[in-house]
Amino acid sequence: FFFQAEDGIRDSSVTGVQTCALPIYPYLLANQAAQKLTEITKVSSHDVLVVLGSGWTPAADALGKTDFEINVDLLPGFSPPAVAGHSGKLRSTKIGNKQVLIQMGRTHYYEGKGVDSVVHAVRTAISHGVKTVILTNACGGLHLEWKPGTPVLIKDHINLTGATPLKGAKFIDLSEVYSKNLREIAKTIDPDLQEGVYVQFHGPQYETPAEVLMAKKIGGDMVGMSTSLEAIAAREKGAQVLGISLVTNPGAGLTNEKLNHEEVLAAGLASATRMGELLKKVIEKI
Ligand code: 8IG
Repeated sequence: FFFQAEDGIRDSSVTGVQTCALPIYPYLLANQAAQKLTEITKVSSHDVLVVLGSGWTPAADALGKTDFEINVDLLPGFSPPAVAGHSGKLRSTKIGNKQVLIQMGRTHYYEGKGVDSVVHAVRTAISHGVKTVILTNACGGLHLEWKPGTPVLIKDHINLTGATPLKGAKFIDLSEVYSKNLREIAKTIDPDLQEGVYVQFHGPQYETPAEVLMAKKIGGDMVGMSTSLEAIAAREKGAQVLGISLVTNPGAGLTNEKLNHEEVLAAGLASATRMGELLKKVIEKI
């Protein structure tokens, strides 16, 4: 029964199940959240999930007219995000023939709520029908040519958190986490878009200069504190993933500047509208 519930996403028999064997429970909770989303909003499914980075309301606004917006705490399994500028809302917008769910504010692994909390929105969205997951983030750049405000397509990641959303011996293929096809579509819209490897650290502290140099040496182009775990959870359920990082600061030690969280947020906000416009055009072409 429980395995069926995990696989048969919208099995109504799972409603009301509060506890079960731990490895399956987070998937059931995501199914319940998806059902509740339908109940509250009367929108029965979504096609695309867009996860927006820190405080990017202008990017959501640029995606189009809001069909509904709810606080995530109305749905089972969601907790309000801890960081200022992460609003914890789900918005729905129609773009072309796609119903797009926009996650405004995410749970980060460094909050200590566990990896299932980090990927709960991704699992919920996929349970609600989503086949394409667009993950955005603000990040530190490892190339000084990438000035604050430069968007970079994620072509691969290095997950240094030591964590995984997978349970048990689940050997999923990660040879193309970030869809080559979706990256090509993005480049037809903006041919100047660069690609890079995203290195996820645990955080919340920013890197030391030595850690930044390590990230470069092992093949990284960006450093951040999100996205990889969400991407793995999306791939586990077969969704295709597009990742876009917005470089908002050079990695620590690459310049003489110190990193300041408020300044980093402000740099993200300044470019958010442009990111939203790019995302809208990408979704129109999916
Ligand atoms: I914005 O320099 C942002 N997020 N790990 N390092 C890490 N995360 C970040 C950084 C950064 N900038």
